[in-house]
Amino acid sequence: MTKIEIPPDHPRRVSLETREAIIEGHESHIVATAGLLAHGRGEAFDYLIGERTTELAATAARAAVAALLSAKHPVISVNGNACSLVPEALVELSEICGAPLEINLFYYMKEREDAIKAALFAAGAKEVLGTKDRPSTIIPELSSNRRKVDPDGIGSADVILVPLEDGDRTEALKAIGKFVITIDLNPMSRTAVYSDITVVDNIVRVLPLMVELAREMKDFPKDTLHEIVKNFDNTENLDNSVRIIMDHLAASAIDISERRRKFETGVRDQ
Ligand code: PTJ
Repeated sequence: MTKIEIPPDHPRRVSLETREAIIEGHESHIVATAGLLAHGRGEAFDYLIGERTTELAATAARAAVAALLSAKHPVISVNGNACSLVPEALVELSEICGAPLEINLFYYMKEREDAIKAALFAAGAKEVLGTKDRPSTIIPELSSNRRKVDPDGIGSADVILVPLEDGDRTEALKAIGKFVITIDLNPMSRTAVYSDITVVDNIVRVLPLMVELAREMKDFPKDTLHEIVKNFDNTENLDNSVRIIMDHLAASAIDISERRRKFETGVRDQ
């Protein structure tokens, strides 16, 4: 399939480029077909939060990084969507936080595992856990493909970053006592609600920010990191994230006549 040329001045350039990355990821077997739909759902929520990193998301990202840096054995779980969108940032965050990358797929296919592994190595990874050639252990609370985890990764982790995750798995990880961090644009999803820290932002924007934060915070004393995590309140974070969506919707409704007026005078918007 030919890649489309997106004009640099296109008002929705970033969103279209991100779509292209997901489509390419699908063509190279990194992204599951259902991953295209999951991306569409994410786009809709991104629109509702205003396609920006809110202050709330930045605070949650900081708490997430503090949790990864202060963990005994942190792990970053990688699925097809995350790998296609931010492979380099995943590798960088993994290195700075000493958190191995583990491939863990809902729609498992050997060719997908191989494609994701190759993409992570191409992005600079030195080691990737969770592959077929490695030992595996079972999360008994889970029946999907994701029940198989790497004993050196998720199996023995205390803190796990599971971006763009499905609710059953988050529930199972919580049931076996893991501290779960997620990145999810939908603050009402089961994963968002069950997690200990939910970063309500697009992984494309926030994972590079988390890399920056990790660089800044990596030498913080453990006590300071623990304090940042302890002071983070996910219920408040999620309530306020939903409120941001409601406020944004209310403001958009008021803004419609102004946008129509601008359109009629030839001004383009997003
Ligand atoms: O690669 P696999 O086989 O492991 O499958 C990956 C998907 C994403 C298909 C699988 O985990 C899945 O079905 O996930 P869900 O249940 O659709 O949940 C994905 C969540 O991520 C939804 O709440 C979306 O709103 C959200 N999301 C989608 N794109 C983004 C996102 N959140 C942050 N950034 C995004 N770019």
